[in-house]
Amino acid sequence: MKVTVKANTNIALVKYWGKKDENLKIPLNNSISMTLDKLYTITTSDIFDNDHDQVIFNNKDASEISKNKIIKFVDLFRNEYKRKEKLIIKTENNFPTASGLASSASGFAALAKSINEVFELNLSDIELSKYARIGSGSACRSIYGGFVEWQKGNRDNGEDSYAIQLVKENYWDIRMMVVIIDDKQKDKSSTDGMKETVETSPFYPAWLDTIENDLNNVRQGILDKDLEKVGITMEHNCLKMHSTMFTTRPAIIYWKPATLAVINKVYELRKLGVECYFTIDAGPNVKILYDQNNSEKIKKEIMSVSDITNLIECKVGSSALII
Ligand code: 2P0
Repeated sequence: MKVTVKANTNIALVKYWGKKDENLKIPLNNSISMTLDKLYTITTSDIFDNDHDQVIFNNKDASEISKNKIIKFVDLFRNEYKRKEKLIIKTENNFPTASGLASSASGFAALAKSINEVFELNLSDIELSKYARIGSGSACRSIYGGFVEWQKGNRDNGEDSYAIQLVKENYWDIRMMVVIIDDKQKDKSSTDGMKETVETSPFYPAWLDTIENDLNNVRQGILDKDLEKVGITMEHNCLKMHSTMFTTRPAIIYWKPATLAVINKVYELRKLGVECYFTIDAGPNVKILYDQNNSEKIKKEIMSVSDITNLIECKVGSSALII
């Protein structure tokens, strides 16, 4: 049975940075994200009448590294559910891969859901979220639309580490603009970056000590549709995460000069009464949260910053879906 799934990527408002378990991808802190409607992965899986799996990534044979990651992921399901069939998997992102735009999030969410369908496993969203997490931590949040919280859980086997939906995509009509400064593959993967941070940054304990407060503010701010509360906390949380990276040995600096120029532009816009807030992931690109009424003003001002290659305005996106 051939099945095609579309999964949207997500951007964290309170970030995931640091693992308790590297293999099972169990995080050291909860995180909260917004699913985006314009950045997604489409994955088609089908039974392959052959003695090996085939993986096609962005219309080409996948590299050995990508292929092995994907096959290892399919094997989790084959081992657990005693399935022997080989698969042909075609997967495509509508945006650049591994550039800090959360491609692994939408990628593993789409893959988990398509395997569930092709093997007819009838797994719940919680089960799919746990599987997606093992593919890539942030992928557990992309199973759902709207605003989502990944609960770190307490168990060593990861059975209680999965995401839940806080509110659906139609609850709060807010916008996130993805400001692309550089869409090339980054030098340092998030996986390596967060491991080095946990091991060497003297600021990491402060990150963990202050996370509960950020989670409470952002959760409540979403429920109250309070852009200021969510935005101020989101910015502070992002700057704390990057401070742990800057103080890692050797330092991890994902920012480019244009990253700082966009941050300054957001501050200027706020001084002029245009409410908007930034966040930045493991890459130089900036994401801006704002109300749609300010959309045109923000686009015009951000486009005036040098070295911006593209702007993508997103609404709150839906759950991973069969299409
Ligand atoms: C996040 N990031 O919460 C944070 C913020 C990047 C910065 O989740 O090692 O690709 O596969 O679990 O999920 C990126 O990390 O890392 C990430 P792995 P992942 O969105």
